[in-house]
Amino acid sequence: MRPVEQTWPADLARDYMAKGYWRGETFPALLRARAAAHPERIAMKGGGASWSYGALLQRAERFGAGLLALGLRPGDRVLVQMGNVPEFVEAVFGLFLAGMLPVYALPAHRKVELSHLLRTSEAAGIITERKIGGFDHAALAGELAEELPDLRHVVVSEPGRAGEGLAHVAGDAAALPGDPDPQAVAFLQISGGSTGLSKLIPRTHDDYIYSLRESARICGLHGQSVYMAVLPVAHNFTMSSPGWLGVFYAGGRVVLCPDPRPETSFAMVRDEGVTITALVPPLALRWLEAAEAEAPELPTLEVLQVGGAKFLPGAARRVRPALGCRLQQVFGMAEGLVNYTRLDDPEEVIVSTQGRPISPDDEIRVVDDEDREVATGGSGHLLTRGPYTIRAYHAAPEANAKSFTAEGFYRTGDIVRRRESGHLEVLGRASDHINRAGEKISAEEIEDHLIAHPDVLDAVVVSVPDPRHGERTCAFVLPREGAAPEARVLRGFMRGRDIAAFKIPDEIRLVSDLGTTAVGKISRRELRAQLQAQASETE
Ligand code: J2J
Repeated sequence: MRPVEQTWPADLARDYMAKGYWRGETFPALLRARAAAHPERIAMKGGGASWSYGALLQRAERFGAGLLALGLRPGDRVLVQMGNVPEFVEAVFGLFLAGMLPVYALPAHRKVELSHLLRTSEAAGIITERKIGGFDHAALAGELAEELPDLRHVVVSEPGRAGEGLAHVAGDAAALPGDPDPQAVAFLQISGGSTGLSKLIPRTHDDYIYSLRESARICGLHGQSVYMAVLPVAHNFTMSSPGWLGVFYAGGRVVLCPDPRPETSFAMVRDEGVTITALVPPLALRWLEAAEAEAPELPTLEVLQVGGAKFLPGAARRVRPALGCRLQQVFGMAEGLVNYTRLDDPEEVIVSTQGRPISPDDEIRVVDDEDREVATGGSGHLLTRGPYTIRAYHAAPEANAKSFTAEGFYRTGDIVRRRESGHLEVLGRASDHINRAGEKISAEEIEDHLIAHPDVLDAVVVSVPDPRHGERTCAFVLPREGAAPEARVLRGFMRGRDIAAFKIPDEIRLVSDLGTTAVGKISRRELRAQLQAQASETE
């Protein structure tokens, strides 16, 4: 079995320790410390269960010991595929306590993705729910176990048991190993790439806990904070920015939202006194629409985080008036680097940038196609390295050669502009610009203009080959319910916004659906690629 490693050059590792970024904290020690400090405080509610920190520790210990009793060993990798249920958190901490490494999958993953993740991680086990959204995950896990010789254990959580779904796996906590090495890999996260198969991202206790600690501080979390997990709990955003782990770091409370519809979420915010939650832009748009229609009372909600894809300024501006809370933009990646707008940043910075890095030692380079640094304020490819950004994917030499520079910078694939203040604006992915007769048009900019129209819910702009201009713009427009804005009207509206005429879309098509990826976020890159193919076909 290949070891899972993640190493920074020794001098940098020493530096990160000396600066107090890496403090030798580990996940088992973190949960034990919180349970010791406030055993009775509620750590988590969801799926009919309500667990104190003391109860969570006890459950995780019992489950982790149960895995050892089944024959799994410290160092084993175990894939976890569950919905937003409390058993997920029990399973993850159980694995940490047993010295095993969770490999995170999303509920939407099916055979192709799962077998890829299991093979690449050489996983010895899989923990899944019998059914998620009607799909039989237990049957699929059984099938995979027959095909993959390394996969020896399938653990199935029985749904609808108010947090008791994993109670059948139990052992004596005395069998658990001692604390792991803080610089060892704690788990394998998956790359967010919405195209192709995910790569495995090895994150260490020290590096991840550093990002959690700072995220919790930047987001103003404390013992009374209540975080609602709406997006999948296994996604890096929901897990760590500051996510449920950051909330545990701060000793606050996590509530799990069973479904992301605004009605359900608004009710939960009210009932549970939620102070902070995180959404992807398409969901944030739905919330805005619902909030603007029904003006819900959400007095406890202090911060709405939006990230994972570009949140356009036109939508960002609507957050405070509609929901009565502050907006925080989050631009992060499972590979490491996370940027936040700070809660006290000026409104203009909050609505029009995607924040600035967590750490003073996050090195940011913005470069042209030849890797030459561009001047501040210019746009280019974002490269980064730092105390919580990986130096390599697990078992992926080809991807590593492409994704990292010789100096260890991660090539994010994002095109950004850096302001004097250090704030970054995400302009798109490397291929999201439309080059129309030499004029570069940012698809996002045009989308932003379109969604400013009252009849438009969302829009995606792509380039289509054009005999005259080389490329022309085609806008796919998702209207708000009951609306059907005419292309002529939208063009007139855009003209009225005082923008260069070449930015007015050459073609506008109304659609009833824009499609979503596994995490429920529209990956605008993927979407553009799909729509682009469609647009070119119907030439
Ligand atoms: C534009 N693009 C963004 C943003 C991510 C916090 C928040 C998000 C993720 C995440 C995460 C964006 N505006 N605000 O892990 O801890 C796009 C970029 C980036 C890629 C990473 C976190 N926020 N993106 O989304 O690994 O293209 O992480 O490189 O899934 O999402 O995707 P992922």
